[in-house]
Amino acid sequence: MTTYAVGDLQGCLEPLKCLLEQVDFSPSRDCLWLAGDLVNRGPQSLEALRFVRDLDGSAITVLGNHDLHLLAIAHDIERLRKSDTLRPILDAPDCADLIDWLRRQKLLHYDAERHTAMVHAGIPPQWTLEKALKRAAEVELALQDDAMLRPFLDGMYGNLPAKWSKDLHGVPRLRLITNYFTRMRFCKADGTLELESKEGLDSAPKGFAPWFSHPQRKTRNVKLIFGHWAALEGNCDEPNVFALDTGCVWGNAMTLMNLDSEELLRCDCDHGTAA
Ligand SMILES: [Mn+2]
Repeated sequence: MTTYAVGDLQGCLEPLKCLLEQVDFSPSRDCLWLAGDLVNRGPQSLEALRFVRDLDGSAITVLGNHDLHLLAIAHDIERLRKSDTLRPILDAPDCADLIDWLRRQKLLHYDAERHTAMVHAGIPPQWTLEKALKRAAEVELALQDDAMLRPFLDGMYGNLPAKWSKDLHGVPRLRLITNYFTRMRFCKADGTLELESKEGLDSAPKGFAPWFSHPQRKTRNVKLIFGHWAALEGNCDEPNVFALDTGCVWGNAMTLMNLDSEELLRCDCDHGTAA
């Protein structure tokens, strides 16, 4: 049994199949971790979502900002935007099943045996793994609770509050937790977020740094897998932290990592061939 991890699919299914073929992936034997943003922007969001859902117990997915956006649209809370490519999911006969599956996925996954965690964007520097798991569970509960789902999705959008306080409660608290796990790139050591900058490491706003590079970060002893930040192009100098979104949907490549050997494989996104 081998466990692999892959970055954002964003509706790019062929490059994923190309990677799984290269490693002779078997759902009955192996396990695939997906760092979220299964859908949107790319050409095959519906097929990608079905493919991962059908992997069933062989796949572990964490939710990304685009997955949450799909949940909000499917629940008539948000409208499709021009750049969204989610229409085929909404029109599919199995839409309700797919959406119901999606809302049951986690924001943060932790494998105690490997002492390895996976999250879409990151874990803020001021949180221990224990704290992070508790905060993630608050949002997971809101997503899975019929009474809490709509108020949460309705209040999920927005960049504020920017800084964590244990006194935050209700929807603003859930919004900030969600922004940390699904949208964060740059923050201050105390976890103050800056959500506007989306370029690479050298685009850090004054006083901010990539979430993973703060020297006092409390999850430094945990191996971390994340996606979301395509501009890093897989380059993250931090020991034990692995950036797996290599911008497939932008015409670059999809990256698959063997979690134990840390070996990386890439498939080119334009042609679905080994690169
Ligand atoms: Mn993302």
